[in-house]
Amino acid sequence: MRVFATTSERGLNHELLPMRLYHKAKRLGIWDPKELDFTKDREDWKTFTPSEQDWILKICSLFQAGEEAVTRDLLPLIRVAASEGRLEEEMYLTTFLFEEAKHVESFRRFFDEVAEYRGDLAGYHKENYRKIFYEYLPQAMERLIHDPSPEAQAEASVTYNMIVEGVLAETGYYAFYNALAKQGKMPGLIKLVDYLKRDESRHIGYGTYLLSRLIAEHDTVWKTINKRMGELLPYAIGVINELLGDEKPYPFGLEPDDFVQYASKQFQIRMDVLERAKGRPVDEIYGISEQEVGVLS
Ligand code: MN3
Ligand code: FE
Repeated sequence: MRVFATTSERGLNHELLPMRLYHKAKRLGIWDPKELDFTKDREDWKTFTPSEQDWILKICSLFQAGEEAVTRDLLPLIRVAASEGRLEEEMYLTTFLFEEAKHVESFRRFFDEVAEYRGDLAGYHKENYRKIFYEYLPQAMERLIHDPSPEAQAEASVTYNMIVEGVLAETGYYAFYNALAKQGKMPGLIKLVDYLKRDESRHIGYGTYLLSRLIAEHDTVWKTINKRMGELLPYAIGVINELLGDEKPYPFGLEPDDFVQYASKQFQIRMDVLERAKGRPVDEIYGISEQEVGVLS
């Protein structure tokens, strides 16, 4: 017979990290993409050179498809949480998917209202980007529909939360800040990046929690995680090189070495946190602090 968590003695566990993230998301994840003010962005846009405009279209097109991908591909992971009876995780994941939908909406506003670009943008998606967003990510997430094993969950979360969100998106924000925020350009777009960064810190925090829990519960999972991280890192670095392009000088004075270093650092931060979960009691993972998994306030 079916047992409902919230009408049984179990109730809701507000101490679990996902539940704390859920409460945080209700406060911080409710900004409205329609309220982003792009007035100055529209003026700034006209002052950029064609190659600067091209670079902004490129980075926004990488983000746009990336946000659509994570929106479309998340569902199988939510389904796993639901079928395992992890109600708190499922509750948190409702905010996660809602936030990704708003990220999709936000970037499309940039193309429609600032760049006024209606053409096809998929030409900006080069080889390494396509590997991750057209192949690895959807395949890893779809695998969960038929195979909810701990290894499949780990592979999905590494791809989605650690590589796409943890390395690529984080390095993307860094690029926006370095190219535009430093010169006080495109304040609407930068405001959006501020919101994204905060939302994503909860998403990555959840992924770190999920992977840590899987590592603590199953001895075999660490190997899967380590292998997948190693497999995807070269593509992630490839995407960063594709973002900068090979036209010199690089737009907005950006430096590729600086970015590869930043991405590698992001990668190492994720690995260090996961490494700590080895042999750790699962109860300790449940109560892991927001700070330890890098959640922003
Ligand atoms: Mn997002
Ligand atoms: Fe996200």
